[in-house]
Amino acid sequence: VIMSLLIKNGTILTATSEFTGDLYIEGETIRQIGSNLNMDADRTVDAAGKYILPGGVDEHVHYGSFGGRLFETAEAAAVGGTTTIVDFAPQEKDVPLLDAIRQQAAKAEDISSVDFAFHAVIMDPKESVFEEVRHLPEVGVATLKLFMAYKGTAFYCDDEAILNAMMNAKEAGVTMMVHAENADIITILTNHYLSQGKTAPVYHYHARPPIAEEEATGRAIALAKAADCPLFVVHVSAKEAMEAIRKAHSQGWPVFGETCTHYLTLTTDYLDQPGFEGAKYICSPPLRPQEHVDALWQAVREGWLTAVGSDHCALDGGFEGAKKKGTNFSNIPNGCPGVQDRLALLWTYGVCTGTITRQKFVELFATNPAKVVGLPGKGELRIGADADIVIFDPEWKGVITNKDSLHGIDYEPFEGFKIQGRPEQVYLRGRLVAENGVFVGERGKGKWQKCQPYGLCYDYYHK
Ligand code: DUC
Ligand code: ZN
Ligand code: ZN
Ligand code: ZN
Repeated sequence: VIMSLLIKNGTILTATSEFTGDLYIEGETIRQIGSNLNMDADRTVDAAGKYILPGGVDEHVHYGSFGGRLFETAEAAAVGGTTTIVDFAPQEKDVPLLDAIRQQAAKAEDISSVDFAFHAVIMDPKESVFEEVRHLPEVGVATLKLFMAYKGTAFYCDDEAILNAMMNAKEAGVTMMVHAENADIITILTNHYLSQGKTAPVYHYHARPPIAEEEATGRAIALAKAADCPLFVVHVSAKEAMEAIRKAHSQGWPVFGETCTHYLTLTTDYLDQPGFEGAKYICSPPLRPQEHVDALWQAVREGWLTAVGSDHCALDGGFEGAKKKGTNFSNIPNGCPGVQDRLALLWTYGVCTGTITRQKFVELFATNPAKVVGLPGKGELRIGADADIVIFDPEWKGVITNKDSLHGIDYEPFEGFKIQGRPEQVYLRGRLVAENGVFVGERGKGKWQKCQPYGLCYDYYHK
């Protein structure tokens, strides 16, 4: 039986408009949007005084990748109003790129409680792998991340590898993503600080200065221009890197960027705390001083950066685990959880402060991420789209605390942050999965979403 649902009298938010109205859902799909809909539904929900917005699309999470906890904690996304997560599929040496994606998907199937999709990651740069890039859309992947940082590890790609990947990516409509930090600057400065006995977490910041990000971002843009390939720079944290993207973009190059929740809300001061506390805030690129935070807010408001992901990485073992592994800043595992808090932080510190409009919020939180990765059925309240819906109570007030977090580790980087508003109900393809901060769905009902090539970064280019 196909169940139907009528959501009435809410304020419907999209990336371009807002109006009081009703949504009618049949099975997994939005069937009607309008005022005074009179369908005879199995269930009716009164959303008066509430906002209705598309379920979030977080284009940057780590569950099965880079030491993040596995997909059993994806419920954190659901309660935070995110119904689609996009993870990475790092390739082991000699494993074909396409197999790496199937292996990663197998970790999520029947376990993830929200829908999921993947970016490819090259970790074995060689001719056969570059050629495989053209086949990524056949397995539902239309984005590819390469690492300019981490020389001496399997992640690292030199300029030749990046250019090779780009030449193939553009033929297949695969969007290139880069982790843009200059590897040599980081290695040399890391060794410099360690040799002086400067081991505290704050040296993670000093060893990865803005210039390391600015240089690599500029180089990635140069390579993208040489290859004539669209580029999406992930986790932009430095003002100067953002400005390089803005400049290329405003000149008409298909160059785009993402920033992340923590770069909009936390500063280097969090790394610079007594003892080991700063280790909770070690992520790469590092947290930056306030002037960068201000510049990033301006960039998302003006459209110079296109999406806001969480870079959610709830490292297995959490803070206690980091204490055991981390004898100095350079060997503390990198990553912070955040998938559950992305909506709340963007709303409270973006919309409620008047920094961004509600429309811009929807665009950054759901609509643009879906377009960048190539998921046309996601991120929008539109007839025919998946019924991924958040009924949002803007009056609720609270505080972020690890007690309420479902990410499954022992700390919360946004502990104590005041929050305005919360998802009252979250629907994944027409099914209620979260209510007032509690997961009420069934584990494992998330489905693998196959991405389509020629996403936003190409679209824009060909207009
Ligand atoms: N890049 C990420 O996107 N996440 C974790 C670590 C990193 O280098
Ligand atoms: Zn081929
Ligand atoms: Zn990265
Ligand atoms: Zn990441």
